[in-house]
Amino acid sequence: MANVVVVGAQWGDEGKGKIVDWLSLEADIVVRFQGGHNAGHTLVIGNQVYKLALLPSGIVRPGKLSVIGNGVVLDPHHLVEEIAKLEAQGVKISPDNLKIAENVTLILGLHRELDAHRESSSVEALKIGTTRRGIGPAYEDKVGRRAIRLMDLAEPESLDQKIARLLAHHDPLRRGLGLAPVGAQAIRDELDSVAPKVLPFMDAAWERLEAARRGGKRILFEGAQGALLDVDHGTYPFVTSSNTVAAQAATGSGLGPKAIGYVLGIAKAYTTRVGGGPFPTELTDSIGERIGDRGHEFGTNTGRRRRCGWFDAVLVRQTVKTSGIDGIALTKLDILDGFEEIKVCVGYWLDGQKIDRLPASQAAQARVAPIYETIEGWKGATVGARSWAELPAQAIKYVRRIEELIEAPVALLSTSPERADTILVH
Ligand code: 2SA
Ligand code: MG
Repeated sequence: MANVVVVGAQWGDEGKGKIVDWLSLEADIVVRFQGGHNAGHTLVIGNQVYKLALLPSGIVRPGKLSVIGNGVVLDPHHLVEEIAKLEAQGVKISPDNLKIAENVTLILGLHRELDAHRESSSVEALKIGTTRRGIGPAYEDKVGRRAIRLMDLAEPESLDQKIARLLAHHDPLRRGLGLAPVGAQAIRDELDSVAPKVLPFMDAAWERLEAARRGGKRILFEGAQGALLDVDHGTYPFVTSSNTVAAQAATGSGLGPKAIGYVLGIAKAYTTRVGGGPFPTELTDSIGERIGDRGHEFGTNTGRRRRCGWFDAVLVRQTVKTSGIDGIALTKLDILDGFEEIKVCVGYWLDGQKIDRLPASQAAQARVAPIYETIEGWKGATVGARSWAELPAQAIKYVRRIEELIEAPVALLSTSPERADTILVH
């Protein structure tokens, strides 16, 4: 097995957790390379259900090394909580099986507060529908060169200076928003209290990963969110604040691009999105409701109901290109069981013109209207199918048509949350 990057090919929640878990059996190391605890991966192993938001999925499997790469934004309080929760479920977590890049950016209380404040603002334009975890504000500070990074906790003598630099930005910002000042001492206390709990995991992760790679260890890069939430290539400004495309696996872990062997995109057989922003194939009628109910489309993290719609081949084709996807794992095909007919978006109308990609402009994205191809549904069930031969002919036709439209093969087909209910297509 080559080093595989798993990325969401839509707007997140494509069912990456199951696929990552499946692939992690073959991997030695599992790496998170972007995002933070705005991810939500549910792993079902035997009769245990593990909910992970920040830790790499490899953490629940003995003998695997889990790495939180430099591209992640790390809330140290959340880390401590997530570790405690998993330990209560019997998972063993120590510096032997968890390493955190020393140059990872920290999410602090003031980031969470700022995120929540913007989301509850009366100014509509400020609202993105974020997870309110402080992800965006933490990345802003990273790029603004004033973030506190994990290694800073190991240098207490210069920490106050770094806090002063951070507050030189945040104090006037907070004053303008009517938020009370945080106070340097409060941040110092916050960091001093959490430092002994997180510093034992600190590591020169890039170096360890490069040595492991040279030594023939297999690395699985675990993406969070989806390529359409990428800060460059997604539906800006309705995106998350990190690069979610596959190339970030290299930057966000400190490896060169050649460390990536295979890019697996995960796509649902239909489309969902949480939060605001354009969604050309969204169904606000009873069909959308039916998909949402059958698919249990509620956020694992925030419990929000997800918006649902038909499969948008234009978007996934675009994602195949921006992430260099080699193959797709198509999930939740069974949710479409029993539909009379199924639609697939094959292009858009924009101001009377046919186009075959999502325009970059926010205004144009809001104006595109989907062009549908209608495919006859299937009567039988695909749920739990474990081989191609168990699928109704029409379901196979649907999958084949998707492959043509997105210009990438469907390499895996997932027909239920159970790990065994996965069909290797090629
Ligand atoms: P934020 O909190 O700044 O990242 O929010 C910005 C936008 O990004 C959306 N967002 C998400 N959308 C879907 N799934 C997300 N996480 C998955 C989960 C994890 C996954 O299951 O919760 O599949 O990897 C996620 N995280 C952020 C958010 O709704 C805003 O639109
Ligand atoms: Mg999810």
